[in-house]
Amino acid sequence: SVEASIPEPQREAWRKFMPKPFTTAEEFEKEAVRHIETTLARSLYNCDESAVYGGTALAFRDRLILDWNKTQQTQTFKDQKRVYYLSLEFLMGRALDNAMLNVGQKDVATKGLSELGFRMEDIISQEHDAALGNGGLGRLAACFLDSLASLNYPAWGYGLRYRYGIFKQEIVDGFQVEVPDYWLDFNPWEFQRHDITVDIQFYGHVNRWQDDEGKLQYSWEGGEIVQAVAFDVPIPGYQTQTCNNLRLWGSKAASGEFDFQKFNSGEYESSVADQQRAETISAVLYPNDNLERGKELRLKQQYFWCAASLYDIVRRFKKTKRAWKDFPNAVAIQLNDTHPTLAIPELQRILVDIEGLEWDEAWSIVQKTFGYTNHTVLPEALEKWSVPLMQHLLPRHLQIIYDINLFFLQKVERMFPNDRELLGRVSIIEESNPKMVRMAFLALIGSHKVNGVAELHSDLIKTTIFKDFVKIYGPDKFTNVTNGITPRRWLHQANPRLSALIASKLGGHDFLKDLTLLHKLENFVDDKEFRKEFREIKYSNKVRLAKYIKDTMGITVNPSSLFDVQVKRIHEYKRQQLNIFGVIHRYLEIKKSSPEERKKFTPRVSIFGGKAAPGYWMAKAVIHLINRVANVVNNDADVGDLLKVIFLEDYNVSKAEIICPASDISEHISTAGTEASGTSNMKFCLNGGLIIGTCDGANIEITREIGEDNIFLFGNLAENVDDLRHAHLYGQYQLDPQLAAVFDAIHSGTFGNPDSFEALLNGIVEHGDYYLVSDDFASYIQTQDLIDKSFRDTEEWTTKTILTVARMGFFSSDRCIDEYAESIWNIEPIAQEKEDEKK
Ligand code: F58
Repeated sequence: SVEASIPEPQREAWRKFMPKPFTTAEEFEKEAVRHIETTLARSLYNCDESAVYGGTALAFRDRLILDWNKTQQTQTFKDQKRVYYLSLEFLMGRALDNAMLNVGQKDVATKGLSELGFRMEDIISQEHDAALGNGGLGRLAACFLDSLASLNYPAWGYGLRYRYGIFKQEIVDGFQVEVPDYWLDFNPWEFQRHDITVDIQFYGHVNRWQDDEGKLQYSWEGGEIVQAVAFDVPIPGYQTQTCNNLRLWGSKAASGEFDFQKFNSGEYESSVADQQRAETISAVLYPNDNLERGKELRLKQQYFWCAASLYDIVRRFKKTKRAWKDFPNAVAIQLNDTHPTLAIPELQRILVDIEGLEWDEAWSIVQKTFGYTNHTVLPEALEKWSVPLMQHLLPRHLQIIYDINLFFLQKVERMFPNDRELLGRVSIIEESNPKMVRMAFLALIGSHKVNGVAELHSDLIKTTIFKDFVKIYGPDKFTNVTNGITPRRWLHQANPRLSALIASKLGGHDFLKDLTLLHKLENFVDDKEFRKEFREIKYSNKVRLAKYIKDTMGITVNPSSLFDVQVKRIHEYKRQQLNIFGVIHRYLEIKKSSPEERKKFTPRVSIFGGKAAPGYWMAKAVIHLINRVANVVNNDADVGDLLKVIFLEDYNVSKAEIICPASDISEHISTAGTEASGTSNMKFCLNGGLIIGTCDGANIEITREIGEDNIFLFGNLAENVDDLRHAHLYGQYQLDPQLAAVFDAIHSGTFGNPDSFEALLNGIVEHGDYYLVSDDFASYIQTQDLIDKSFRDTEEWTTKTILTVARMGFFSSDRCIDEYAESIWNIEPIAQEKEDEKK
């Protein structure tokens, strides 16, 4: 039974002393003060905002844990199929505000804090972001966890507990400088499970022998052992008692005789070194976004985490005593990109080498268990690992991969006899020097479904990187699940006033659970009062951002200006260079206009934010250029309020929560066909900002939902990109004349030493303009002019923004999760307890 561990006669005492959650400001204060005084050992005389944050977080954590314990018991008891979401990144941001929203009682705590002399906002902002991710992929995982819990699906996330998250970005003299992000000083949201550890093996060799029945047996032996330790993070759902678990693995030296021997023989220092080497595995998040670099430590991270997670999943399954063939009815595993692909050969190894299943039986279980989500078609981002490296680190897995490949290629040969080129193209092993393991092919072959993250992207994977596989498996193996975002964080938390206004019109906050209800806002599009309030909220969010800019950078921006925002990782394909060239163009236009003409410009603030991968020189040059332009423009008296350029340092989740509600226009301007989906586009629209964008990723579906009149699309289409690239290299090529003028200004030294930007400009002028900046420049500029006009017509603009919000219902991550649950995982929510047992 659920309460099996305590004998019945004693349960009464247990129940009697079950902690009672606080419900009043006074009870909250009592809890918070108790935690500050005892748990944190701070006192009345030594209590600052960070201590109060600690006390508040712990008071809410206590409440979460009760739900968490209960959810885990219920899920175990009901033994329904669970989904395990394997992601090397979970970009969670802050937890306290989210916990308060989900547990309820934020108002109670706000009152309590003010009685203690503190403001809730200040306390919330004490929390360090949990930044265990690079960008969209990691944030998507976080939104999915929120939706899984809110929809009562039995689900666990599995990831790595990095000691250092994505680096902190500082801008020094206009250049990006990376600073380590040590975030674990005080983290009340995780629980180390000292009793849950798994020994993980690396290197070593494979033994092969024949058993009594003449069957070949394999075992993997020797090598290095590192211990994985579980750290659990509660994931509460909104308005439900469900509190799921995110299990992050930390690495530690295995406490075996290895260390002990060394210690005894006096090699104390080297035993400490071993310890440190083990701890390095989970030390740091790799900061590359959409670029793979084949580092051994990264492969170690991947195997470490996959092996620990699978061991845990298999152990849980074995406790139920069900037959192996039932495994896929109990377990669904979703691979967030190819980073967890080693889970496929690892499960096959467990089933065949350890559990003694026949290869085919095991393989059928594996394929039914896994689903694979692809997030990119960029060739430089597709993971490949060198065969010699894998041979060294994971010798048995490499054998298994070779066998998987052999059986797969035999099947292809039977289907398409004598097509040797086809075999070469679809082989998991690339015949290069050195040979490489193509992880995306392994993930695809080992899964029953493969999905892209927006319609265009899901179509593209079928016609480009996975084209041959559509012939082999048929189209049904491939599907689309368009990305989404959680409205709890990205509307209610980030924009409480807008959420309240919507609630006042829709009769409550139900739209936070069913975002499609937003469509009812269309009824109010002509309501004068509503329009006014809607505008005021946007304005106040802009004031808040302007204040943030003033406080952090000392620059004054006018909140009545058009706020044009591009915040995301800095990458050539995302084309921040196109944006800044556009800004320079505008600057030149202002400079050459007469005082009379200047009055016609729409005042703008161009806001940029985002990190460049530390070794990505071109991206760093873009950051440098933006800062140089900002320097010149912001200090030019001719320009004044007509144009300001801001580069916000260290863009992260909690800053996104301030920025997204404050935009008038945001830029999603990737070269068509390169951005798999994008998710910040959704965040901006949901907060009543409009978009300038290319026909790429989810922009296309956003357009379909909100209507062409409410979005500013420009640029070439994905279907023309190849031809344009070809024309650049082999045909007649003319740089766009307006862009040429921008380049002239840069060359003339207007923005500092032009040598710094030589490579950036040459990429466009000399080296084929791979991202088609020149091809799209004229249409970009024109569309920006259109935006200026439209923005000046306040009524027209208001209508567009309201309709946009009203039509964003589709982009909730709740919808995504229901789609995954139904079409990929085949899981059902766990029925909730009776109403009266709920808070
Ligand atoms: C992003 N990928 C896509 N990768 O670029 C974006 O279009 C999409 O909306 C999002 O995934 C969610 O589907 C992305 O963020 C990474 O950051 C990887 C991190 C690990 C190394 C390779 C890139």
